[in-house]
Amino acid sequence: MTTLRPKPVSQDTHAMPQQMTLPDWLAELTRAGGVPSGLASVAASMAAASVEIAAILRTAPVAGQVGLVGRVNVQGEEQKQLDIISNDIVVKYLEQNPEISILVSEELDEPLQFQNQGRYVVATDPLDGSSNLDVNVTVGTIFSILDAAGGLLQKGSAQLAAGYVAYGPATSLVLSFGASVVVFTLDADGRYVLTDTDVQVSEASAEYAINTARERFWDAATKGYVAENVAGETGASGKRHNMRWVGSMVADVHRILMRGGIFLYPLDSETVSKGGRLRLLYEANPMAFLVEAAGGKATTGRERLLDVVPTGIHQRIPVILGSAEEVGRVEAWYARG
Ligand code: FBP
Repeated sequence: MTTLRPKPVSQDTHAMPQQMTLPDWLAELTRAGGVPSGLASVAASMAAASVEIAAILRTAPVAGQVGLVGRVNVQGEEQKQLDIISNDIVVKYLEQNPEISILVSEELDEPLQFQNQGRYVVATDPLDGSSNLDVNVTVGTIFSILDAAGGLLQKGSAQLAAGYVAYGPATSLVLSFGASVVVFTLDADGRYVLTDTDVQVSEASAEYAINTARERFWDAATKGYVAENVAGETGASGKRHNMRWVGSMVADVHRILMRGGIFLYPLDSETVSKGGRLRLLYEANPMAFLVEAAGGKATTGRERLLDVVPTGIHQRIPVILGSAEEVGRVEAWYARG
C-alpha cells in the first residue's frame, strides 16, 4: 500500500515569484512531487468553500443570517444559522471532489459518507469561535486531511495535511502538508495569494492565552504556570507576561503562529467528565500539526497531542500549544505531579 504522506520535496517557496496564487502553488508542489495531486485538490476544495463562507460572513447581518436556529449539535451546543450555512457550504464543495470519501464535521452527529470512493477523509470545524459570530470578532474554519485507508480514528501524527482559515480584517488561509507552514491572503478578486512562505513559531514568548474566568476549575499545574506569569519579573520566569484571549481558537492560534505565544485550554474540574473543551479530530489535531510544522510544541499536558489515539469522532481533549519554551514550562508543571 503506497503511503500517501508527501515526500519532503522542496516546499521552499522562497524562489517562487511574488503574488503566487494557491492553485499555482499547489500545481508547483504537485509537479515537484511534494504532494499527490489528489491531496492538493482536497486542500483546494476546502479553500474554495472558505471563499464562499467569507462572502456570507461579510453580509450575514444584512441578510439576517445571524442568531440561533433552535437546534443543538451532538456536542449539546446551540447551533447558529451560520454554523449550519458554513457546514452546508463545506459539504457542497467536498462532495464535488471524487478524491474525498468521508467528512467528519462538528455540526454533523455522524460521519458523512460521500458516493465517491476517494482516498481521503476530511475532519472539519466549519465555523470555529461561534460565540464571537454575532459580535463581528474573528472566527474561522479548521480542517484536517487523513488517508481514508487508516479509518477515522487515527493519531494526529498521521495527518497528511491541515489548515485553517481566519475570517478577520483579512481572510487568511494557513496550510501545511507537514514540511512547512504557508499563509495565503484572499485578495479583492477572491483569489488566495501567497503572503507568507515559511511560518516559524518563536521559541520563546511572553504572551499567553487562556480563559482566566475558569481559574477556580483549573488543576494545580495550570494555576502554577499562570501564577508565575502573573508574577512577571518577580516570578520564576523572570519576565513580564501579557495575556490575550479572543475566544476563537483560530484567532488565538493565528496570533501565536505570527508572533509566538502559548494557547491553553487545559482539562479542568468542570470539563473533566467530557475529557476537555476542544475537539481532538477537527480542532486540536490540525492546530497541533500546524504548530509543530512551524517549530512549536503541542501537548495535553501529559503527552504529545499528535500521539493521542482517538476513541471517538467528537472526542474532547486538553490543548496546550505554541512556543516550545512556554509549552515546556507547562509540561514541567505537570511533571511535578
Ligand atoms: P466552537 O465555537 O467551534 O464550538 O469552538 C470552541 C471555541 O469557541 C474555541 O474557538 C475557543 O477557543 C473556545 O471555544 C472559547 O471557549 P470559552 O467560551 O471558554 O472562552
